[in-house]
Amino acid sequence: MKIDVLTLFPGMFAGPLDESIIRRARDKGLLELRIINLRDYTHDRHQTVDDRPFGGGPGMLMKPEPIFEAVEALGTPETKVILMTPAGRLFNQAIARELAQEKHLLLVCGSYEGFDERVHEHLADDELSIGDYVLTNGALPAMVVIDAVTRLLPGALGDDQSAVEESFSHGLLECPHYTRPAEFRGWKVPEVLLSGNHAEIARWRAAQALERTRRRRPDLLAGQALPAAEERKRRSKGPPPQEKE
Ligand code: 4GS
Repeated sequence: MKIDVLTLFPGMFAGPLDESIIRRARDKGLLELRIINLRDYTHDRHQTVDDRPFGGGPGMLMKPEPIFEAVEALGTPETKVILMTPAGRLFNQAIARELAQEKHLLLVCGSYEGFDERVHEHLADDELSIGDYVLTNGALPAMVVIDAVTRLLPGALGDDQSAVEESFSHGLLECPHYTRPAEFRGWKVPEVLLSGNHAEIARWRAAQALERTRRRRPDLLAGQALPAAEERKRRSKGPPPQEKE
């Protein structure tokens, strides 16, 4: 997959994308990443990328010309143009899986108060937010998307890491995990995990994941079908799950 990033701060991308799994994916040719300075697509002496909002008000906007010119230079009919903006759809694992199927992503990082509306309307195929908070610019959001997408590319994860995706793929938080020692400062690992009874361990883990999700992230369960095993249990046994603590 190819990912191009349009940003005013290319220097921010050195480091996070040069390590670990993303580094390996790039070295293996699974990911072709280019970081492009939006100022390269200006023509005036000051390389102007922003301007004041019509109608007044505080702050500056990203002007449309350099962005349109860059996207038209870098894009092909196969390119998916994505704006990083707090007004976008909230990025999640399902969207990461969608994007991992694409041939070419072009991530456009927001700065200042945002984009001239014509960029949203006439250039973007999609708009993504990484969460409801205000950052200084869209570089970190772009890196978050690149990270989540890259690890899903076939061959990016070693076999030992592949299982990690499985856990969130059923839409629940992870169950608690323990490693040695079996007792640490008097705190014992749950007996069942030492039992060697794999069916019982699997049941315990599923129940823990569900309970933890219910307590910490009920939004993940709301309106979402339970995993098949839990759904069967729910149908076969007593009263429906209590929603309050
Ligand atoms: C986000 C976000 C963001 C908003 C860009 C203020 C500069 C900044 N972009 N997810 N202007 N959260 N962007 O905070 O994507």
